[in-house]
Amino acid sequence: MALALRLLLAFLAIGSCIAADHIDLWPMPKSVSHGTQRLYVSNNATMSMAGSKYSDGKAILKDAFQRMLDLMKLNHNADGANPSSSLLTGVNIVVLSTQDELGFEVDESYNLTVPTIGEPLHAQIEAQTVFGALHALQTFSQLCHFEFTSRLIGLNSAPWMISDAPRFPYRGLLIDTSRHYLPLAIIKGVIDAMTYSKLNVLHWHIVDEQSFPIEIPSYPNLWNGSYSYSERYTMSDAIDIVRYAEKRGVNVLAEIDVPGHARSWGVGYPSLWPSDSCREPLDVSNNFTFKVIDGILSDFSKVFKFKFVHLGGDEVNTSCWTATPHIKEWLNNNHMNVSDAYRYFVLRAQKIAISHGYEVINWEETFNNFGDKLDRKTVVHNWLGGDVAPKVVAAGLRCIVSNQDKWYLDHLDATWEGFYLNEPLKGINNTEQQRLVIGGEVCMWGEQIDASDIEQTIWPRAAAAAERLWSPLEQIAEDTRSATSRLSRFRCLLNQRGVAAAPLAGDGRTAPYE
Ligand code: CP6
Repeated sequence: MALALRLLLAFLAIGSCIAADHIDLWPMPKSVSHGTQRLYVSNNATMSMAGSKYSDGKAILKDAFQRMLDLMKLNHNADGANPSSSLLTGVNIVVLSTQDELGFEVDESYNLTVPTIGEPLHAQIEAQTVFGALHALQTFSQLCHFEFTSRLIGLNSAPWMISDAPRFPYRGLLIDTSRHYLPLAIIKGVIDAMTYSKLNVLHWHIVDEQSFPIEIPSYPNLWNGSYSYSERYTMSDAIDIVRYAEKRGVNVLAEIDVPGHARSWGVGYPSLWPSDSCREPLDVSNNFTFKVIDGILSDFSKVFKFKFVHLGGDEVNTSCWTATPHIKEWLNNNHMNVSDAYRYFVLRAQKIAISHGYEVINWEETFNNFGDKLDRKTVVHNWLGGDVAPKVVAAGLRCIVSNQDKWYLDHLDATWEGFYLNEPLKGINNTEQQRLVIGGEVCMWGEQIDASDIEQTIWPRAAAAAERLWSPLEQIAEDTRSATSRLSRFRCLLNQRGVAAAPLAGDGRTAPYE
């Protein structure tokens, strides 16, 4: 009887977004302990901050705190009368480190304590950086819920002691603005939702063969390759996106995919095409091609401050190179076959990126074809089905895992369970080699989605991968059933916050898993 009741309660909790007596956090922190007491959060809760030398730090956290209060109310009027006890009236934040600029491997750890006694009663956040403190605020917001009996923000199961840090430093999501233009508001919405599951790299696949939507001041005709006059990003739009993301702890990784996937470049500069009838890959024999790449990366380096740039390098079909007389002649004169020319192109583009202060990420074909020639700082981005990561790290290079059979969001039939179970360190046992896997990324390619349905295609599956990338392996259930109800409630939370996250397939509504 008691068991039946518990199952019934669990079922109701799943179906109606009500938190049952679980630790209702996504992704699960490294360590959590809690009690049984109910608190309320004051509508006028204040934030105090000590420690950060980062000039922007206080402003970033103040804005984040305000957003958090709004999120916790979920647009309800929290108009209940504050109780005289059990009222949390503030959050104190201490940022310990002076190294406080967003970037790769910035310290994202934090400790969060929600006490039940104290005068005044304040939650405590301690973090090395502003960006760890941002994660703590996200976690805090997930402890809270709008409570209808009191009409206040409630916080159950206090006191809480949470200590947390990510397993991988690179936790990415790819968006593709070449196949379909994505309005700025949509991109910002994606960034907001990323922060709810602690993803920290927005991989912006800006340009591809279909369209060139971004302004490049050095070569102002490039965005003639946009779909239309309005489907464009100015450089100042890009600055705005980068700033918006940075204030939320999200790095922006810009990609130009060369030499394939670049047909749109030639709309503005036709000499980048091998010929008018054979339009990609970019003309390897033409110095102008590399001048344009240099101009783009020079302009990028003023805007995209992440230490990596992505230079693509995937799916290069070289048939236009041999079919075009002047390129064929150039190949002969330089004693190159097409695979030599492909390598020459990728390595020359790498050198240009490095000259602008970047480290380079390339898709895995570059490694598969000439891994030993790549710059030793290259990060190899897996996407093909096979297990390349163990080979990459055995060769001493770093790797990002995005295998298409598991982490491609455009595979609409791929389930959240598949996303959840994809382990980036699979087949890598040596701890030094494991460290070379810097993380993973889920990919929302744009051929089949646009502003109308990108959110429900990304969420909640990207969140399943986000927990895999954040939480300690011990916290990750081999059996997804034990994560189902928690993810189901997280996706409810996304809906409540205005993110169009789709139901989990099956959603736990038909199966009240504990
Ligand atoms: N565009 C670019 C794509 C893909 C890649 N690069 C892609 C390939 C296969 C699948 C999904 C996406 N659309 N530039 C591969 C990295 Cl299944």
